[in-house]
Amino acid sequence: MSTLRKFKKVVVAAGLSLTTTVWLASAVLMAPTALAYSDGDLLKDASTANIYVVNNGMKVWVRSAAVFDDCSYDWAKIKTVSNLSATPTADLIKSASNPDVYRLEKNFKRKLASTEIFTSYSLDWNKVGTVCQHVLDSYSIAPLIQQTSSPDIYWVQTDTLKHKMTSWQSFVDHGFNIADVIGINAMEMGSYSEGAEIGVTPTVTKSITVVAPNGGESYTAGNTVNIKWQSQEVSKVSIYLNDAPIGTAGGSDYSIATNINTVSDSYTWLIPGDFFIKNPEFATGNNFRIRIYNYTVDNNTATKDESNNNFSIVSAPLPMCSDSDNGINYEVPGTINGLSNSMATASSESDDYCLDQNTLIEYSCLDDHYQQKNTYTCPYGCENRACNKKPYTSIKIGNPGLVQFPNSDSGDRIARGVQDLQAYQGRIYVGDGDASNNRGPIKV
Ligand SMILES: [Ca+2]
Ligand SMILES: [Ca+2]
Ligand SMILES: [Ca+2]
Repeated sequence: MSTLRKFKKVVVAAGLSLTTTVWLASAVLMAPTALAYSDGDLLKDASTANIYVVNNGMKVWVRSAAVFDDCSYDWAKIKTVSNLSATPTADLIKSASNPDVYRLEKNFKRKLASTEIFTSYSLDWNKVGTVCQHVLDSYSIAPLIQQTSSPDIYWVQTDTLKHKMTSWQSFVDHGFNIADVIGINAMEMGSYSEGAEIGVTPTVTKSITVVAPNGGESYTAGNTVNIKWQSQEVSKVSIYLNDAPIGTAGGSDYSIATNINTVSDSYTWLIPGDFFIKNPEFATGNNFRIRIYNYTVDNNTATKDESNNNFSIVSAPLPMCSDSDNGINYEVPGTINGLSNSMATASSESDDYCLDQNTLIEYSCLDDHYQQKNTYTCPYGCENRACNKKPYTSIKIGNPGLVQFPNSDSGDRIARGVQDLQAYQGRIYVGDGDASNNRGPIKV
């Protein structure tokens, strides 16, 4: 079978230089009518905004701005025209550097492997457009070919290799589109070598099965749940906690995790200690199931599963409150350890303190778990996180011989003269106490 390369050799042997395209040589021989546009003209269709490059009197679509740039076309040279349909569209193209001719059909290209094939379709050598290599590359190879009068459809892997689809089901399984099938003649069909047949793809079913918790388990907020599942043909999942009654679809969904890889098919969830405080729509108890969905960017959640039965989650027990000064005790600086508010799940410490020189903030426990504080006006001032004690305002200094003063020992029963009284920091001191026993001053 002769090839286009051979054809080119023949033309070169006839004296044409390599830089002159063989197709243009043919065009000259065919004496075409005068062209409306010149080679390289860049035309923009006024109605579609598509841009075309002109060659050999025909237009070829430049399929993207990137292709336009890759070909080093000049944006400033684009002419917008309104009657582009008058300019024929090339359905045979080649690049300047390669003699291979491609036929364009359904916006795909396919290489015509020989001059015989070209001729078998009664194609016109004069109707080949020479285009920038990037324009040629921007067309995909026609993926599907079928010989007229044959039921067999082939997938075209490369310019020279085809694979027979063994059945309609295999065609469907591979997602091919019947609209893309291009009918070709026996000669062209025979020019491809034949690779392995394309069979039916084994049916793969996506599935997710929740393994744990699957019903009957008990958890406490603040603890972890080891969520496990099995999956097939699912790469990522989203995990929810749901409280719909068994056998129903609704309920509230709490998002535990999303976009989780199924590599380990497990996820450890720490139930927040304040779960029921922050999510009041959920009641504690045996109300819960795990739902796992196939995670897809388009939210296709058709593949899913949930725990077969309910499991239980209950609130964490509240920590107990303690108070170092045992409740409301204004004259002792205390420290409390308890929940600071109803949203708190962990105890915190607070010290009694003086708000100003007369006002005490006194902490005490409420309902065994919570901190509460009183604001108290100290009658004798607030110092060192507590109220000052009531100062002495009077003192009896009577006949010391009749009282045990200050201790109940016999030595102190001796009368003593009071020679001095001194007040110091709210207290009165008796000077010159017990001269005979060398005691004093004695604090009263
Ligand atoms: Ca299940
Ligand atoms: Ca207290
Ligand atoms: Ca106190």
